[in-house]
Amino acid sequence: MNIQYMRRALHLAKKGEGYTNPNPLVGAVLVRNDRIIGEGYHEAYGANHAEINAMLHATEDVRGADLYVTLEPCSHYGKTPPCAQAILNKGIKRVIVAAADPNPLVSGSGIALLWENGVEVITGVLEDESRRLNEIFFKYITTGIPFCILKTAMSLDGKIATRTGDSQWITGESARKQVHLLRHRAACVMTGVGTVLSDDPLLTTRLPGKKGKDAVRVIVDSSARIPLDAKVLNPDSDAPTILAVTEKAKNKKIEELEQKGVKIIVTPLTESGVDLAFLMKKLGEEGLDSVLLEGGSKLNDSALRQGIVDKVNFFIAPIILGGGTAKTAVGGRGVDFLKDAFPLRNLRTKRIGGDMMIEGYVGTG
Ligand code: AOF
Ligand code: ZN
Repeated sequence: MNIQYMRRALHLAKKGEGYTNPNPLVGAVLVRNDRIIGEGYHEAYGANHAEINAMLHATEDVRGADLYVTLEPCSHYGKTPPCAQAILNKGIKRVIVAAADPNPLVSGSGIALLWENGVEVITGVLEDESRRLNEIFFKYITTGIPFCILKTAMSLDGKIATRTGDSQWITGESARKQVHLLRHRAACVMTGVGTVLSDDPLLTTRLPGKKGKDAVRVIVDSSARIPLDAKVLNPDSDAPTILAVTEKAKNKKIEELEQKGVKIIVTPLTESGVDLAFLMKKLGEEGLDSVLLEGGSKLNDSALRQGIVDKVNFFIAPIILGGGTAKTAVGGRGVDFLKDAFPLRNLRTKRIGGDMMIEGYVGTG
């Protein structure tokens, strides 16, 4: 067993980012005599699983080879027949797995099928890396609730705009490119009507060289104040727009929006407007496995306090803006006491161009 082949399989899996949701990112490498004889990854939702692609691309007979795969081979008939059976049929001798499949349809039965039929199985090789790569899938397949990443771009002193509302751009070009990559990976990008009114964003994905995949745009707008000519309602994109409203929205406005092809989700009314936990559940029911939250000060606070945020990505520019009334990354009501603060774990920091990015997971885990 050579861990380098699992690294290669993880690298291949990443190539599917943005195209496989709500299915996982999976890579597979076939090895014989310390030589790669086949590689594959899950390229798009509904397409061949990674293991099958590795076998299809093999340059020689795979009988007796080792298979490195980042997720337990499946054992169920879904959009494709079970990979564990295909592995048996092809006479593969040994299977090295990074992480067990959390999908209740599989979870352990793929590995069991291989064992029972005389295939040696090694598990847990680069498991943490594989689970992190598939953090969206691991949450969504077990809960039905989308994985939510709160992204914000702020000055070193935590402001997302100056006192006068000037906000474009706080971070540099590299950081902004990174945001488009986050949009490409996510099933939805969510913002509040406040941001639509002040910035009129497109919220589409624009990556250098390639188009990237547009995410479904979700606008949180409890009383449907969004102007009918807002760019998010009239963009040059095939991805739909969803407006999350409450009973405060006027029927006439809802009809006008529906005529423009906007999908409306009505949630219960909470003290901060839209019930975000309810909304997340509804988005999950639509098959949407992830949300990139690009909210303003108030929506970020509501999202954290309503417990929908799994991970944060704070881009921090090396500038100081000051101003007691300048908006901060998380405003709204906040918490009353330090003991109520949202703790972050598994922190990582990255240098992105001239900016810093701090990533962390919400909760004590
Ligand atoms: C993938 N790609 O490479 C592997 C998957 O609906 P299906 O038939 O495509 O099955 C999806 C399930 O198959 C998925 O939830 C996961 O449990 C398992 N493995 N899925 O899309 C792959 N290996
Ligand atoms: Zn499979």
